[in-house]
Order: sequence, then structure tokens, then C-alpha cells
Amino acid sequence: MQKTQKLYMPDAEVSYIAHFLSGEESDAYFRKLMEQVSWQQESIKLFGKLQPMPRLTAWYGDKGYTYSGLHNRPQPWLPVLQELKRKVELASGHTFNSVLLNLYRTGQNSMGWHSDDEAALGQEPVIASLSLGGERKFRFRHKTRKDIEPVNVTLNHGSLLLMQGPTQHHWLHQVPKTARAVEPRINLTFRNVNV
Ligand SMILES: O=C(O)CCC(=O)C(=O)O
Repeated sequence: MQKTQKLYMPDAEVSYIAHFLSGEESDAYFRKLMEQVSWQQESIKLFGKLQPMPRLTAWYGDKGYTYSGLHNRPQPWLPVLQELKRKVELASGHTFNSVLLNLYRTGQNSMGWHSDDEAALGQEPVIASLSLGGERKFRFRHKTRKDIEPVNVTLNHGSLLLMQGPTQHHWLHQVPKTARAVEPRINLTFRNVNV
């Protein structure tokens, strides 16, 4: 059953469905995405020096988009991504025209603190984040209020995290590195880009 859990976070609207996809569906989608997605090793500028991003990425959809200072020219939708998009749209009640995929090959692959607040995503973006593969910790921290405790969620195989309303305006999120031995993980964030 798809049980939705609302996270208690002031100035945010975040919900989590731990078992959005069944174990078998999740295994099959993970395998297909590993094989079919055109994974890229992009670089980012850190302290003035170009460094490889600590994960592989891919961008599919209808519109181009600038993210982490990189212009992503989207690739046309793969049938497997359209299938997942439809499922996520049905569950969230929102439509999406783009998906950013991240592949974390080991616990040393990560995503730094940021919010998905680029102008092209609109004032109160809806971001639907689907996780497949190894469990990783996802951390939230409020941008300005030090009296609010950070929030940690373990994103498991086949889970869906939905961030909407003022979340991106007030909170940052990250996927930290871990020294634990973890299985590779794929994350898909469905977004709506208005350009
Ligand atoms: O891998 C994740 O769960 C986080 C992805 C993310 O924060 C992003 O794509 O902006």
C-alpha cells in the first residue's frame, strides 16, 4: 500500500512514500535505467578549479535548464522515463516536463547543500524525487532559523519524496558521503521547467 507520511518541517511542504514502487518493480527499473540512461561525468568549478562532479548525471525532457552553473541540453524522453513520469504524476497530482537523474556509484558519491530554487523552476516548485538502489541519507536544513533542527530521511529503494510549496525557499538539502558500504543508487528528480 502507498502510505504517505508528512514530514514535520516548518516553512515547508514535504511528504514521503516509502513503498511507492514494489520491490520487484524497483529492481526492474533500476536495471533498465543503469543500462539505458546515457550517464555523463560532468565537471563543476570548486574554488576556481574544475573538478569532476561526485556522481554521474543525465538530463531528459522537453526544455533545457541551467543547473549548478551547467547548461543541460536535455535528451529526448526514453520510454522507461515516460512510464515513471506518468506514475509520479498520478501520485503527486502534478505534471512534469523534465527529469534530472543522478547515479551515486559508491558512498563517496554525494550531492552538496543546495535548494532547487532556480528561476526557471518558478516560485514554489514541485520536485518529485524517486530513489532506486542503495539506501542513502537525505538531509534538510533550514536556511535561516538556527532554532529548527535539521531533518534526516533515509531514502529507500522504490521511495518517492515530494517537496513543494515554500520548501525550496526556506530549506537546503544534501546527500552526504558515507563511509558505510552502500549499493549504487539512482535518483530521479522530476521537475517542471518554464523557459
Ligand atoms: O539524490 C537525491 O536524493 C538528491 C537529488 C537532488 O537534490 C537534486 O537533484 O537536486
